[in-house]
Amino acid sequence: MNLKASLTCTLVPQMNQGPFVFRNHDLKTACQLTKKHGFQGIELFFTNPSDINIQEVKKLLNSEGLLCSALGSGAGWVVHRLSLTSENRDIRKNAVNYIRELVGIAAELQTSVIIGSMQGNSSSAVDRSTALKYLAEGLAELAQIPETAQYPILYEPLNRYETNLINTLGAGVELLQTLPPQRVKLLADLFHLNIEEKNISQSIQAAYPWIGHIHFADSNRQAVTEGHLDIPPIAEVLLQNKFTGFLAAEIFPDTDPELSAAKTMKALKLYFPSAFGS
Ligand SMILES: [Mn+2]
Repeated sequence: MNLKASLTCTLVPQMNQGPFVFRNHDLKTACQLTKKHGFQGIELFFTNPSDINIQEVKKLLNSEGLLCSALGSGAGWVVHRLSLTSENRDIRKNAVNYIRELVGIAAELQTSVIIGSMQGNSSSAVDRSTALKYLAEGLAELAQIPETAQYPILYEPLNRYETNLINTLGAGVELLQTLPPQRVKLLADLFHLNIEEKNISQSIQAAYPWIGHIHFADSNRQAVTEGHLDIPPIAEVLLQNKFTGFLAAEIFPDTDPELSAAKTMKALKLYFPSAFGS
C-alpha cells in the first residue's frame, strides 16, 4: 500500500471555526467532494460517540470508495470538557470511557482515534509530573483495548499554546516508550512541528518508528504551499521510510473548501508525485 491522503470534516457545531476543510457540510456532500478531488479518505469529528450511525457512515464511505482516515476526539474536550489529566478522578475516568467508546466505533470503520486536546494541561490544580502520570495512566488503560492492536491510538503532541505537557515528537516518544509497544502511535502535525521542532524532517526521522499519522498543513495552518514550510525534506523522509499512513489535511479552509481541497491535492502531486501522480 502506498501513501494516502484525506480531508477533514467536523460534524461538531462548536468546532465549526476550527481547522477542518468541511465545517458546514453534511457528511454525504463532504464525502462526494473529497472523492471528487482525488483523496482516498476523510477524517471525521463527531460530538458524541452515540451520534455516530455506523452503518450510515459506512454506507456513505463505501458509496464514494473512501476510507475513514481517523476519528477525532476533540469534542470530548471542546464540548464535554473531558480531559485525561483533570484533577477530578471522575472526569479522567469519563475521558477514558469516551475515548474507549470511540475506539470501538473507529474499529468498525477500520480506523484509529486521535487524542489531541483531550490530553489537557498541567495547572495549579495538577502539577506537571502528576499530569504526565495521569496522561500515561489514561493511555495505558486505552492501550489495553483489544482493537488498538490493529488500530493504534494516535497521540498528538500539540504546540505550547495548546498544551504544556508534550510539545515535541521526541517528548512523545518518551511517553510512548512507557506503554505497551505499538498500541499508541504518534500523530505528527506539521503545523505544531513548525512551532516546536528544531528541524522538522530530522524530528520525524528520529521518531519515525512511532509515527502513525500525519496532519498535512502549512506553517499558517492553511493548505500546504500557502505558508512557508519547506516540504521537500519532509516529503523525502516519508518517502524514504515508505510511509503508508495518511497525510490528512487538517487546515483552515478557504471560503470555498473545494479550493483548499484542490490546493492540497496540487501540493501532494508536487511533493509526492510517485504516490499521487504529477
Ligand atoms: Mn492536528
